[in-house]
Amino acid sequence: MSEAEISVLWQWAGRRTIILSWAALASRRCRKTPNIALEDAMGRKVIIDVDPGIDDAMALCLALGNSELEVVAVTAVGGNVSPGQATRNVQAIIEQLDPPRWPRLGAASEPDIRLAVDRRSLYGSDGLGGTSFAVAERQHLLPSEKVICDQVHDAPHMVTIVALGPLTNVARAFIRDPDLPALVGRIVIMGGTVSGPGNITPAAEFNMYCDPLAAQTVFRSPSTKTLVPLDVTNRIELSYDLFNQLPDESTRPGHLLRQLLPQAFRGYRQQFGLEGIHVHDTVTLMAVIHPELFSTKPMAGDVETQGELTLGATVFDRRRAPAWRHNMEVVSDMRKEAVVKAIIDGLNGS
Ligand SMILES: [Ca+2]
Repeated sequence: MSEAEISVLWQWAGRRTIILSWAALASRRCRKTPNIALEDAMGRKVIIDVDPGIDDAMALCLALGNSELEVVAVTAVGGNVSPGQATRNVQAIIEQLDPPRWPRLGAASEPDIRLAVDRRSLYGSDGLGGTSFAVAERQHLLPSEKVICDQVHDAPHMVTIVALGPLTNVARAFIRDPDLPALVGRIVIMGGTVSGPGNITPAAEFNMYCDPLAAQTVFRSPSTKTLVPLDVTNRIELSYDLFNQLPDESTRPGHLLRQLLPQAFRGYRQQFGLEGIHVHDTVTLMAVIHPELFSTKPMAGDVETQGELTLGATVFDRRRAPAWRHNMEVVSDMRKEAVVKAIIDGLNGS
């Protein structure tokens, strides 16, 4: 059987099984996971799951330029843009950055339920500021969920998945292979809110809202998880002064970011009236690279999948006598100025 045939079979089987087995998986009770500090993500192999998005692109610049991370795969997922566009954008970013060691790439597939979300006003018509980079044609890009499965099985307990988009791919990988959650070293997720409002609806954060069933599947899975919620990532707003601190135009990340970031500043000004940009994905990646700058606490979290007004909202059991068991570490604070400095230093390769 050719790789292309395997790819088609995988997609077909994945769509069938996600419908059949989600209900069974979702009915499992939350399992308590050990309170392992975020520090254990250091020095690990990482898979970056992205829906680029200019923020995702900046996170990839940092990840691929960091000598302490081995980026074994970059997997595309639909979110900020369609699955097809996300796949194309991942290829474009990797080709533009041309790292010394190329990661495996994964192709995004269609979600089971497509919600009416559109972030093109923020990041441009193609999600990358309308840059329309040419990309090399790749005939046999495997589906993201298969790439995730393969990489985790190749290095059990050693891989950190950094999920910077909707959790579609991770949920599909977990449903396809029920042993996988326990084989992943850690999943670091950008998403949800603990106390603050959402950013796509009054109640929901964008990544959770795009695929709430997938988010719930991952939240309820017996995996080791760290959530970096909007409450924390919203505290950093990069000003236009960022352009004076980027790496030189002659460097690959400097050249790429100078083409992308003007659209992000335009989008944030037009949509939110802000003179700066939030970089939720970049902050989340910094929690992997520099865990010493972040504080976490164990919490019991789940995702709303039914609510008329609350679809995709993250819910935490914070009662005086909670009934839910802790199932994740949630980032509760960070040393804001130090994180901003680490972002700038990281982009400049120091
Ligand atoms: Ca993202």
